Parts: sequence; C-alpha cells; structure tokens
Amino acid sequence: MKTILEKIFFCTGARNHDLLKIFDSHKIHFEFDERVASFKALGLCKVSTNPVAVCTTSGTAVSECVSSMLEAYYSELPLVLITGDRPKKLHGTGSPQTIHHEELTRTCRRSYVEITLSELSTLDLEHLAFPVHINVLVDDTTPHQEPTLFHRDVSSFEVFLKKYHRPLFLFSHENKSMRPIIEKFSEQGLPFYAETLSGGRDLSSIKTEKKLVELFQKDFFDSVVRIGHTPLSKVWRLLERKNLPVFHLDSRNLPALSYGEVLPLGTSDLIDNDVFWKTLQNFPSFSVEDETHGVLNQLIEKYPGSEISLFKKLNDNISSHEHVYLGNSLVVRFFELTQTKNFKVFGNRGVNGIDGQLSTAIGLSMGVSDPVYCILGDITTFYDLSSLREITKNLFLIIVNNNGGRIFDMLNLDKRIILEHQEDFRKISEGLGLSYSNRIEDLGKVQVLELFPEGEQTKKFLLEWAL
Ligand SMILES: Cc1ncc(C[n+]2csc(CCOP(=O)(O)OP(=O)(O)O)c2C)c(N)n1
Repeated sequence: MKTILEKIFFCTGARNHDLLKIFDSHKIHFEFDERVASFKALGLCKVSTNPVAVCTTSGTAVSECVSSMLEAYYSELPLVLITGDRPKKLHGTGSPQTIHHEELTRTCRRSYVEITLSELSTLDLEHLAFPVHINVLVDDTTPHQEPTLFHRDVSSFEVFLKKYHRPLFLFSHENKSMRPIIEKFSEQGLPFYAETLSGGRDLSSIKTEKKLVELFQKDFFDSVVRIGHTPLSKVWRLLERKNLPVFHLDSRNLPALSYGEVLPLGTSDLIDNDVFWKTLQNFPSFSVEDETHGVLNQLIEKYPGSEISLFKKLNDNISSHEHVYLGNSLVVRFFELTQTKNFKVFGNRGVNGIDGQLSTAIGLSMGVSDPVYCILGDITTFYDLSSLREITKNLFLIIVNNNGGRIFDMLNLDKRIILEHQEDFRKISEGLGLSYSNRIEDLGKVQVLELFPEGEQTKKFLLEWAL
C-alpha cells in the first residue's frame, strides 16, 4: 500500500490470507478476535500519527468491527477496516461466509472503496476521510456463469431430473431437523449424502465426504440436487469451478452458488408433495459402492491419539438422540466424518462465524432440559471466553485443544495464521468455579472437558486418508 500504516491488526482467516503479502510484515500483529483487534487498533489510533488498520476475513468477522468503527466515526479517529471478500458474482447468493460487507459499515465510515487485491497494493489513503472501509474482492477472476433461474413450481424439478441420469442428492441443513424427509428419501434407492446438521447423517448412503469428493472428481455424478441451506461439504466449493448443473431446493430462495436453478421450497413443503415424490419414484435407481468407512476405521485404530479418533470416541460415548452443538472449523468436519448415531445436531452455519459459539450453545441449553454437548475448538472457545462465566447446568462444554486454528494447517496456508499457543483452559475454568477434566471418561460428569489430540498422529492420519 502507498499509505504508511502504523500497524495492521491482522485477524486470521482464509479469505484475507492473500492480503498478508501486501503488508509490511514488521507491522503485522496477529489476532483471532476481530472485536478485540479492532478496539486495539482504535486505541493505537489515539496516539499514532499514521492510520491503523484491522484486516479481517469475510462474514461476521466484519460485523464484529462495527462497534470500534462507530467509536472511531464519532471520535474522528483514523481507523482503517480492510475486509477480504468473496467474488462479486457470489454476493447475495448465500454462498459460504458471504454477506453484504458494504451495508454493514454504512453508518460508521466516512469513505468506502471496493477494490481487487492488486489495486490494494497501490492504494493511497491520503484523500480518503476516516474511518475508511476497504473491501477487497479476492479471487474475482473466475468467469461469470449462467444466471440463476428461479422457479415457483415443483414441476421444474421434474423437468430438471428428466435431463440427467446420475444426480447427487445432497442434504445440508435447515432451521429444523431434516430427518423426516431423509428417512423417506432413503427408501427411494438413490445415493445421497446427508451432512451432520441435516439430522440424518447416520442414514447417509454415501458414508464419508472423502467418497463423495472422489465420486465427484471422477465425474460419477452428472448433476446435483441440493436440499436445504448452504452445504458445508468440500464438494460445494468444488462445484463453483466445476459448473455441473445444480437444482437448489432452498426455502430461502438462495442458490448458495453463482449459478443453478432455485425452487424456494423447504422440506416442510416437500414432505407431502406428490409431484416431488413421483418424480423420484420414476427415476431409475442406481447405487454407489462405499468402501471408505472400512479404511476410516482402520486409521482410527492405527492412530488412536489423532483428533479424528478422539471424535470417534465422542461419538461412541454420547448416547443417540442427545443434543450436540458443533463449532465451525474442524470440529463440525471431524464430527461429521466419525458420526454413526442419530444425534440432534446444531450449529451456526448461516455465515459460519467462529464468534458467539459458546453463547449460542448456552442459549440453546436454556430451551431444553436434556444435556447439550457443545464441542468447540480452542480458538473458538477463546473468542467467547466471557460466556464461561455462566455455563448452564445441562451444558457440557468439550474443548478440542489442538493448540491453534488447525484448519489453516489443513488448508496449507501461512503458518502464522494458525496462532499456535500452549495454553489450556484448566485454570480459567476452575477460577470461574467450573468443574474441569481432561479425561474423556469424565464426559458428562464435568462442565468443561478439555481434550488434547496428538498433532503428529492427526497429521499422519490425514496424510493417509488424503481428502
Ligand atoms: C468471526 C470469525 N472470524 C474469523 C473466522 C475465520 N476462521 C475460521 S476457522 C478459524 C480458526 C478456528 O480455530 P479453532 O477454534 O481452534 O478450531 P480448529 O481450526 O483448530 O478446528 C478462524 C479464525 C471466522 N470463521 N469467523
């Protein structure tokens, strides 16, 4: 950047990762909590001669900076909010972690610029009034695809299926469990993948995401029918590039991709819809051989200390039908990978923030009398630390402490954004009067159970699993 920045409070994320190379590395201060980072930046603004920046990934990471931007606006401080955004073509589609950044800061900025990554490197802030919001469209190069068609009539689903032979049926999640429709669908003799938040994970005929991705990459499927909100699975991200025909059955009327045909119907509309079920019954059945589950179990035995094996133990030790709240990042993925039981699964997958996860689980536990098992990563727990003051009696917090944001390790991103640490939650839990253990045998007996997977074993596991 042309303008000298006093410091850049860089909040870790995949979307803003590429912005790292633009900044003077001596001036970067890494953080994971955007609210904290942006207030630190605000504090520094008070005494520095140059503007101070906070840089975030997309989604709720941006809204977490609104309070400090408001303070900067009314105090006339030179705060610079730099946000990594998804490509323009995905705006307004409901695609993962994609929200309207521009709208969020309308009342707390004096200038706004929307630019590409290369434009950021030459940007001069001199003529811009502070606070300023710079929204960077990362990876805005992929060509635009066919516009999305929106339908009102279920017969369009019939028309779509007539064109294809091997559709992938993908059940993601809705605001209520999708289990009833998945149960009915499983009798149709068609392969499908049900994600953990769908409530029907244990019924899925395709057992692992690895198998799903393999089939997808071998062009086994010629189309996709998505039922529910924005999926979690890796195939969803691959689809954006692959351009396979997609039919979206989404009650929000969102494609969650830059293309596809959308029918704004949810499972409560579909469960008794004759045209929908007749279309499926008339479809020639086909099947998938899934051997990956055996491989998974072998690796779980081979690497008992790995994070995945630990999740398998959680699956085995939590009884069916219990409430489970899953944090974003690896937790939701590894839980899905090892899940074999019918749990009531919850999470915040609207925009996938790691903020407010423990509070959401506490709120949920206030509405039920049964136990709620809340599984979070260490960084996610740190983010919501003040919630630890008020853990409800029926909430059992399970922290999977792998010493940082290990998702970034898996994505092979700059190691600095993992924010590796050696801290644990024992003292803070006990200091707040919470019962604590690090033995899995104490699951359901203590309010805070902290588990420490063995990083080397996880690495070896994942290398052999090779997703
Ligand atoms: C509010 C917000 N800020 C940043 C991110 C980007 N982000 C996604 S995962 C992650 C790290 C999570 O670390 P941890 O909770 O330890 O889980 P692990 O990756 O180890 O499974 C971050 C910072 C986000 N999703 N939401």
